[in-house]
Amino acid sequence: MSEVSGTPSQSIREAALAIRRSHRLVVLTGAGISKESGIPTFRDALDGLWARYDPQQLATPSAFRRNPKLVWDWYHYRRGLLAQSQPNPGHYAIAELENLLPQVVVITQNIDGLHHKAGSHDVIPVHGDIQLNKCFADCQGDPTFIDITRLEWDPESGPPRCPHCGAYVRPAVVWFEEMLPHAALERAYELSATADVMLVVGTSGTVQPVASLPFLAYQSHAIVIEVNPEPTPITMVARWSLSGPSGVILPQVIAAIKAGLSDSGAADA
Ligand code: BJW
Repeated sequence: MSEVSGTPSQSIREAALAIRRSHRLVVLTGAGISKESGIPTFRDALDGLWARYDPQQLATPSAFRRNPKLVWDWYHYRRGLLAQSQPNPGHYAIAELENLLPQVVVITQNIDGLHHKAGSHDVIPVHGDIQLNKCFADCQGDPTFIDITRLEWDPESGPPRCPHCGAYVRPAVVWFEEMLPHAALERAYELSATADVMLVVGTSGTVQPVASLPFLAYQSHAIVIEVNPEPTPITMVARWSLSGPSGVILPQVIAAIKAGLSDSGAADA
């Protein structure tokens, strides 16, 4: 049942109460949280020039080896989209949780930086950051970041070259078949195993290892709350599945938390 309506539904109020009581909240986000900022989700069909490509076929090291210019141009196009985007009410609602709860950590699969831009402080971007670039050979150690603003190259000929070793430069994101950054992933596991509530927003729950985190949290006795217009594999472990766009649902959750706080304040007085 959709939760999108004028007044918060019973399940939004119940989920808000669980969040309000949380001491260790983990928010796990995917591409859906940024959809209302105008950024297509990963599994949305591409449009325009990119309509004939499958993102799953582009976001791999083998695709980059095969056609570095194609993959580089795709990320250039996405950087352009992002330059015109702002955080939406869903991002701001998550940032506001920090003012209401003792501990909030955001684990995000998104590479767009919009949680930071909305004001969240503790964000773990487990799939990297589209604004950064690195050497494809990681010649100076993993990762070898490269500042491309200092390089001169002809974009018509493909990506720039690493000034240390001459390998291609690539976006510092995690592609299929690549390992996630070790420290970030370890922290994500640790937080998921010790959370008391995990709020899962806008992910299809299909890409490992991150897709396993809600199940780890659930097995470790956390309450799992999902916000997504569609059911996902995570729905089966969610105590509440709040169906609708996160930019609509999450502000309602925040309002319900605040209403609960003022009710309990009045009761305490
Ligand atoms: C809304 C909304 C609104 C819409 N509001 N919601 C076990 C079994 C089988 C395979 C594997 C396995 N373990 C590992 C693998 C391989 C692979 C994998 O998981 N494959 C699956 C496809 C099966 N995993 C990996 O390769 C990972 N590495 C790894 O495991 O290393 C070990 C290893 C080494 C060597 C060989 C094998 C393993 C790496 C994964 C890296 C993923 N990278 C990407 C690209 C990042 C850069 C880029 O963006 O270009 O990350 S792929 C892509 O998927 C991206 C996303 O972060 C990620 C997750 O997608 P997400 O965020 O869930 O988005 P969508 O589009 O799927 O869903 C959007 C959701 O939003 C939907 O549910 C909508 O309903 C919802 N929504 N509007 C709220 N308004």
